[in-house]
Amino acid sequence: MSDDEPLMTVTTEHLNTGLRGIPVGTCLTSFVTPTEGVHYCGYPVADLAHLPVEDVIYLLFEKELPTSEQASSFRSNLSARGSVDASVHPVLASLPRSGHPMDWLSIGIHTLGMAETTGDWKDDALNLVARMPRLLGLIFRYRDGRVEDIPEDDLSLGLVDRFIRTLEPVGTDVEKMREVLNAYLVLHLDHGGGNLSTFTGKATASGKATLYASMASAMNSLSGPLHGRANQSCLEFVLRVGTSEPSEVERFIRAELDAKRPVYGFGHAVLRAEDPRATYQFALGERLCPEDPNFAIVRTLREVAPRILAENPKISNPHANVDIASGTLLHHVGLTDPEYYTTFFGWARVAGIGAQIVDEQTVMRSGKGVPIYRPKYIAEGQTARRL
Ligand code: CMX
Repeated sequence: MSDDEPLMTVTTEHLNTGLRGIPVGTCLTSFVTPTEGVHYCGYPVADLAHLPVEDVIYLLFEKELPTSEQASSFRSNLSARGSVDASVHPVLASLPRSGHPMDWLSIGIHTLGMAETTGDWKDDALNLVARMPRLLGLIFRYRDGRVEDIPEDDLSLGLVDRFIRTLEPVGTDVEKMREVLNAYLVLHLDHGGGNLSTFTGKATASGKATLYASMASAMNSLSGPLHGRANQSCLEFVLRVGTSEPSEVERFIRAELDAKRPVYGFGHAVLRAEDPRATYQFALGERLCPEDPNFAIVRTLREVAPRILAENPKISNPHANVDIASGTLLHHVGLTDPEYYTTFFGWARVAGIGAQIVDEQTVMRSGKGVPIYRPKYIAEGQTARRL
């Protein structure tokens, strides 16, 4: 890209389209291609999904995968940052249990920021990454009313194990839960620079709000049904399908389309093939829970839905997206309430958004950082007048 190369011509057709396709900056952590999906610092995500999530978080912040020494020192670094301030407990205890977990997450992040903000973008981003598993575990405990004898955090554990320790799941295969959560987190860490929550977080940070306030803004964006909350809707959809018999699934899909409802778990704004994050989770499901009735439904959906969606030429991508199987896997390992699913997405995204905020505020423009966001809006329907 040369300095004076025009990237595109903006016309009136581009106005009021949510900045779609309009270049606004560069991203150092990830990019998305129509066939291979998201890549983190150049690596296709499917190549990374088996790695411990800490190693992939290191990649997003440092732009290289860690050596084994760097990996172990990064784990110690996160452990040293992980302690969650006691003030979080009375705040969570005071929240309405009927409130959505994403609202709890946003308030939890704000509370952590009020307890301690260093003002150093990278320190604050890594501190929050290290505190997320405990915060999320506590949100589950307080929302579920399981507040007696919450175990102390064990900072010597990895991120996923610290969440599981706080959650204390009952009747669950913890090995499977660990594998599903680790893969889920790696697959959701980052997704280019312009998705709504990342953009919102960076925009808020550009006004020099704190990392915590910026991340709370990002989580509020993520909570929308057209954005992160689609994964909640997707499992609810699978549960509504209720059968894995192909002809009945076909009938169900056609009825949904006739009723002008989306077929969840299919389609994508950028991808034009099955999302490799879906492909990875299908393979994980075949290994971990091939007999699970919900997994049988998503297996049939994968076979049947693309053919039906492809009948509509308007649909650019009839293939499965990341949300098709993630809820089923979480459900299988005992995380059965879909209301929580967007909080797992948020937990993961804190790392990618945090790394991108650090890049925008401390690396871009030779370290000067990106100035406060100020896109141009053109006045419409207003004639100049005086009182
Ligand atoms: N079910 C029903 N209709 C669909 C569809 C689907 N799965 N996918 C696309 N369409 C429709 C769109 O709503 C749009 O209709 P209108 O022209 O009437 O508005 C038309 O087909 C063209 O859409 P598109 O250009 O193919 O895709 P968009 O970028 O507009 O939308 C997405 C992408 C994801 C919102 C859409 O495919 C969708 O609603 N899918 C179902 C919900 C879902 O699974 N969301 C999770 C997305 C996960 C992710 O982003 O990674």
